[in-house]
Amino acid sequence: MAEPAPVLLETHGALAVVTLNRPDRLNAFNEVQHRALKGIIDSLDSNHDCRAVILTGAGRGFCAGQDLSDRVQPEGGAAPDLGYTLETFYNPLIRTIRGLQKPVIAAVNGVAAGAGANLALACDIVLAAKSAKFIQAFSKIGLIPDSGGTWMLPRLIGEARAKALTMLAIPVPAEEAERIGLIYRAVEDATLMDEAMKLGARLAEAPTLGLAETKALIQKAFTQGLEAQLDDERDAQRRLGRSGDYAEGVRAFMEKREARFEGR
Ligand code: T3D
Repeated sequence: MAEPAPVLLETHGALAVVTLNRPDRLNAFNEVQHRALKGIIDSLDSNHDCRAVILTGAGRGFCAGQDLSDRVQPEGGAAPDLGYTLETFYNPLIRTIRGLQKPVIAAVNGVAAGAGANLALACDIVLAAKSAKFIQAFSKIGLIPDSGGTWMLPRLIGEARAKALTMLAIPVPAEEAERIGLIYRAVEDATLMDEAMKLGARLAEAPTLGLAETKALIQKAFTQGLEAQLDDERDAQRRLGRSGDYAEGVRAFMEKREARFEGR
């Protein structure tokens, strides 16, 4: 019998739902799943009809990071080159999600551990089921928080919490994650996908170019000063002022009707 696809893609109009699909391993990454996910995200990136993306997991987990069954070393055997796997798989994935010119929602349906937690945090809006938890599991196996973890965590929750949660690999339940600003919102388990779909549908009808510029500017804010940020805001607003969606938004406001944005 054929192996099930390691990543599933469904489209609902302009909204794409991408599901990690190795539930027996809590959707931990092996190379096949990495290649499938990257292929799908790249195709959504270049697909103008796709205007928002939801990333979620099949079964009871979101993603448990690297599949450790691929990392067992025989006594005295050669060590794997983890720099290679970061360079080849994890880093391009995080860069692509951060660079995607459309919003990405993580719908964290269950445990998100290791690179799986940081994959969720790299998304633009993180919703999590109340039963989900986030674990920076790396220190338990002697590694650092990769997939952008050491960059994102101090920015999201501050240095003190970032160091404690990573060094101690403390599981953070979804409601606590919301309280400390690690994620946007924790919702009832039964409503997670409904909430994510509602949010996704709303974003898929929003002015996509404006959202893409907003995403890029907010991400940049951590790396430059106010002067440079003001210049970048000016340039982005100049570009957006020439967009069809801006013209439509102003017309719709003046005509007291809902705008019909086309993502152009
Ligand atoms: O290697 C490189 O390329 C470098 C990059 C590294 C990036 C990383 O992500 S390193 C961190 C890797 N991930 C972890 O260390 C997390 C390991 N998993 C766990 O700590 C726990 O499974 C969880 C806290 C995530 C969930 O615990 P629990 O009790 O809810 O479930 P469980 O029973 O531990 O797991 C269920 C099954 O999934 C189980 O299989 P079984 O016994 O039913 O056949 C378990 O072995 C499997 N599983 C869970 N996580 C992984 C995994 N199998 C392989 N790799 C995993 N990461």
